[in-house]
Amino acid sequence: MNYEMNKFTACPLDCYDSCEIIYKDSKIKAVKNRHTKGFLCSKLNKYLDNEIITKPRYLGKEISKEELLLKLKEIISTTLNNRTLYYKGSGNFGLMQEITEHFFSSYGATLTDGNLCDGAGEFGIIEGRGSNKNLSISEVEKSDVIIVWGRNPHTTSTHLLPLLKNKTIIVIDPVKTEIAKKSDLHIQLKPQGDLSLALLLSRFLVINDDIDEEYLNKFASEYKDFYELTQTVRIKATIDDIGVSLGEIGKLLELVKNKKTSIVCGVGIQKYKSGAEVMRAIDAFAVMLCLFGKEGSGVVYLGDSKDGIESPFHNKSKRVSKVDTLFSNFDTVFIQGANPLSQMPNSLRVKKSIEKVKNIIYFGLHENETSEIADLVIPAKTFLHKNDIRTSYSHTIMIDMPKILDTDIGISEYNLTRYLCDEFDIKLEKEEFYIEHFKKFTFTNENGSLSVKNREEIPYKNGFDTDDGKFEFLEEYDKFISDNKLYLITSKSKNSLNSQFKRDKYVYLNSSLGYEEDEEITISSSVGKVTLKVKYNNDLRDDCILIYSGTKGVNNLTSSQHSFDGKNAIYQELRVEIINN
Ligand SMILES: Nc1nc2c(c(=O)[nH]1)N[C@H]1C(S)=C(S)[C@@H](COP(=O)(O)OP(=O)(O)OC[C@H]3O[C@@H](n4cnc5c(=O)[nH]c(N)nc54)[C@H](O)[C@@H]3O)O[C@H]1N2
Ligand SMILES: Nc1nc2c(c(=O)[nH]1)N[C@H]1C(S)=C(S)[C@@H](COP(=O)(O)OP(=O)(O)OC[C@H]3O[C@@H](n4cnc5c(=O)[nH]c(N)nc54)[C@H](O)[C@@H]3O)O[C@H]1N2
Ligand code: SF4
Ligand SMILES: [Mo]
Repeated sequence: MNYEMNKFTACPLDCYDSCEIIYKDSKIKAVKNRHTKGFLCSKLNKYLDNEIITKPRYLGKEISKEELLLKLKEIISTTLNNRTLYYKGSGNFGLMQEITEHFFSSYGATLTDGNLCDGAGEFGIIEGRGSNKNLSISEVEKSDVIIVWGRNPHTTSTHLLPLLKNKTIIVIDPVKTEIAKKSDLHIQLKPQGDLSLALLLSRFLVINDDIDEEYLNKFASEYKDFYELTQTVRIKATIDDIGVSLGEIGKLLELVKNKKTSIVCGVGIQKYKSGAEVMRAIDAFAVMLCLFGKEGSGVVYLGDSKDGIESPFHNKSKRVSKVDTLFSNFDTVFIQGANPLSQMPNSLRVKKSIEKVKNIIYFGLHENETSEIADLVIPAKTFLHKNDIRTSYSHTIMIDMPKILDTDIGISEYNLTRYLCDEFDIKLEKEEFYIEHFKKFTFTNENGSLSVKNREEIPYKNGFDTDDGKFEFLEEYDKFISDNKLYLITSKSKNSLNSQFKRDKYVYLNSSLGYEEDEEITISSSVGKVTLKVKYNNDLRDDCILIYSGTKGVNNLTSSQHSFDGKNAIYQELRVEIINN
């Protein structure tokens, strides 16, 4: 009989909410009395129904676990370490997932840097504030007004929704999202119009004399220079260009006046070359509103989930960017918890480059574009079948993720690393050592949970973390340029976690564009094409099309260039056209 206990653990997925869960009666449930309020999202509710890879494979043929390990050792030992690349994605957010990096780094392989996700925004935040400290969601709960700026909480942070009840909600998003439909004000601006909008909002604050000079002199003394910068934005031409009205700007400023306000940003604002500047301009508006360092006010972004925690793993290595990786420079590429053939930008470039690699190793849970082309496929274990521990970017809790079930399927990151370190004579501590190491950065809070030390609930109370403690404003920006092509919006879908689980397969567009539902159309950008079936979505502007992250072929359309700052992917920079089939 399968012996099962009621065990507490955490959802492993790369998601704002980092839910605490319980495994009971063969089911995954939410822990009550926590921020989950007893519910999980559809991805976790259906998690156990997903098909996973059960058998290792080499060149398409099933092999035993012993054969797998020997093959892996053979591949690594016959590749020069400087021709070996370790590429890790965000399939699992457990801190122990990085143990594999310890081996590859100690061995002398190349690792990655750069970011497919939030790096541009993070860079912008650090430029302005000197650090990236997130406002905790318990503070958001105390706000009167919440501005949801480029985030889609009904899809990507469902546990934020209960906190939004009975508050004034303002949404800034080119899509009429579910939260936009429920909001007090929705500014449905053109994609990429955020930087201009943030500068205009700051400018009108000064024009209306709605600023607190005492606060600004203390925390942001360069605000007059910043005001001058905002004056370079031509009002009439800009509002027409970005699809916003003066009435909307006025209403927003009226709604936030003298109110505790949180600005909850998502990654939607920064999938552009100028992504860092956009975030910095939004932060600047928050400074002009005096939102930092006060209860129930501030800016929420992804935050740094590892803030305050030192890594116990070796990770000083040569690195190449994961945005435009030249896979062909390597003979062996070890891919863990990632599906680069779908999720990296410019899929055709990725495919061409990776096809030249002699040994492609995929270490993951699910079959996908990357497992399909891999020479060696290593099945991973799910979070229920291995020991781990995780932190979050939206709350300060560290959650233990002990092994709950036994299985012969797959291998844990620790055990794989144990094997490799033993074979290649690299020092590795016991698994418990590392888990205990992470716990050293916590204290037990009043609820009995572990909280990461030194993470303030209200950051920047005593000023910013810049050299002089003052906010550093943006000093220049790139002007918004509009053209007649369509904007590609590529955000997250409800039932997938990027390319995991139930992936979407349509292109969504406004019915006024004149295409039929279920008609196949080809969309092209300067780097590639994809053919998809049409679904109507009149919540979109008529100058935008939407293809969700995880949809096969979406990244045929996206550029592998980096953001100007922050080494981030820029999934929405290139405009697209529909070409008739
Ligand atoms: N269900 C589900 N949840 C997820 C994920 C998933 O794949 N599925 N992925 C997880 C991951 S990895 C991440 S990083 C987070 C991201 O979660 P979010 O931050 O919510 O990111 P997105 O869904 O990419 O985009 C959010 C919103 O930005 C809007 N947007 C697009 N372009 C612009 C623009 O130019 N300006 C403005 N103002 N808004 C714009 C989109 O219309 C969308 O409503 O979600 C996590 N949670
Ligand atoms: N067009 C477009 N592209 C995007 C985005 C977008 O919005 N639009 N979003 C970008 C963003 S924000 C992100 S974060 C990236 C995400 O891109 P990836 O990091 O590639 O994430 P996933 O697509 O979720 O693939 C995760 C992989 O991890 C594996 N996995 C899951 N759990 C485990 C485990 O415990 N161990 C191991 N070894 N493997 C595991 C799964 O089987 C799967 O293969 O995509 C980016 N790409
Ligand atoms: S909301 Fe996020 S953290 Fe919570 S169960 Fe769903 S995917 Fe996991
Ligand atoms: Mo992400």
